[in-house]
Amino acid sequence: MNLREEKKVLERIVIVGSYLKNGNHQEFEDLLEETKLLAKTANLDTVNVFTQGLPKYKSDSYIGKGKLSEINEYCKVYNVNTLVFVDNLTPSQAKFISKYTLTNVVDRTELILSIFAMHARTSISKMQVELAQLEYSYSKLRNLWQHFSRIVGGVGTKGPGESQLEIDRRLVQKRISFLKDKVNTLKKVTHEQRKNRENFFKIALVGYTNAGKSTLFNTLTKSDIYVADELFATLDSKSKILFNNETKIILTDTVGFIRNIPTTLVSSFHSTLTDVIDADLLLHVVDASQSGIEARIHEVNKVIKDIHADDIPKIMVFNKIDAIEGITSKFLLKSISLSYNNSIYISARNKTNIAAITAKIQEMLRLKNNEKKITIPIELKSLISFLDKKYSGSKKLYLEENESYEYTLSISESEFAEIKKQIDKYHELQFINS
Ligand SMILES: Nc1nc2c(ncn2[C@@H]2O[C@H](COP(=O)(O)OP(=O)(O)OP(=O)(O)O)[C@@H](O)[C@H]2O)c(=O)[nH]1
Ligand SMILES: [Mg+2]
Repeated sequence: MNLREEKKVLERIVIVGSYLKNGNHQEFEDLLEETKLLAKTANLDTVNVFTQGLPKYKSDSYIGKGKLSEINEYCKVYNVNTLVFVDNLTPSQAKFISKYTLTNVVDRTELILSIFAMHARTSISKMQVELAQLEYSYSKLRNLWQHFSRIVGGVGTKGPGESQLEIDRRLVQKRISFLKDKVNTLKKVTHEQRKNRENFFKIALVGYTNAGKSTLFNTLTKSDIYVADELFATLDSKSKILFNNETKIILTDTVGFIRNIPTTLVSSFHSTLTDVIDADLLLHVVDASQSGIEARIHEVNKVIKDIHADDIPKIMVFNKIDAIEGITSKFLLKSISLSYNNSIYISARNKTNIAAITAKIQEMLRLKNNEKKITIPIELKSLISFLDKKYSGSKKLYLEENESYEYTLSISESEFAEIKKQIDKYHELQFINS
């Protein structure tokens, strides 16, 4: 039986969120909805939601103390022991709330990490999650340790509490470095495996969690990998080879992104994200049926930039068009997609317009095959500004040793010949003048 079919509701929780009164309320609503889905994915039963608009964030208690008392009363009556927060909390906020309400306090990162822990299947992803969890709690504990050693130890003294804290700290550090070593060794193995893919055209499916990446992967490869209306259904990349006449294409499904993704997770999952970094083409899958499309695109682009994959050509795939309701939403989507060069509307589940993706991939392949590298001395300023304008978004590298730019361009033969002529002429003049 699939492990995920055995799910039981484990714990009753209350979700808590505060927002700025003069902030973007729709964004907060989206965050709240997302937290509910995260909680559902983590097998938690949300029995109530408490929110409060504030003139400014509360650094000590996160939410007003009156509201905390109200939550406290509710939890006592309805026998709820855990509060889940829509945001991350500082160590002192978490400590304060936990003491004030006598409940377990779970913040956004901890909730996400618990889902990652539930969904981890392979040994590398299990270790990556444990590493991220330890690093996150370590960063929180470090503040408490500092606090304790100030009150227990004082200057020049060594209290009994301090030595226990020291032992705990050393144990955690030891486990962290053990896991880091292990993960690095496994990374090397996967790196070796990846080397065999060098002759493939590598396509990676990227996007916000629940966008429909795995559904599209299944549709494109006629596979049957796990798809679910839950967050972070996929943690381990999954690849499959496709054939396109002579070119071998390798398609990879990857872990989904989320706003305010815990930084420890990004670094722990770096080896999984290598599939994205190594790709020749990204299919950025977007759930077009939900509000907050642009915010989610923005979050995904942020991670892509963080891992230095932002110069990889990209196709924007607006998915779930079957579920878009109302003409206004359709117009909104149209206006969003207009700002992207390559965008396609599909329904991965209903297999609508899949041919458009295959056609676009063929087009990108042709472009890649026509790609040419051109090295242009920095003195040829007008040629450089012409190329920057015409081929904005193409790869451009500064070569320090010969003071020139190297462009990788998908360019016609005639234009390539024309540019080469200008460069040759420049070098000829240099030679005559030397
Ligand atoms: N209505 C509709 N639902 C879809 C479509 N494509 C996917 N879904 C649903 O969206 C949910 C998420 O799909 P997945 O393919 O698991 O999404 P994912 O991007 O791989 O998600 P993670 O692995 O969690 O990051 C599932 O319930 C799918 O059935 C679509 O075209 N239309
Ligand atoms: Mg998936």
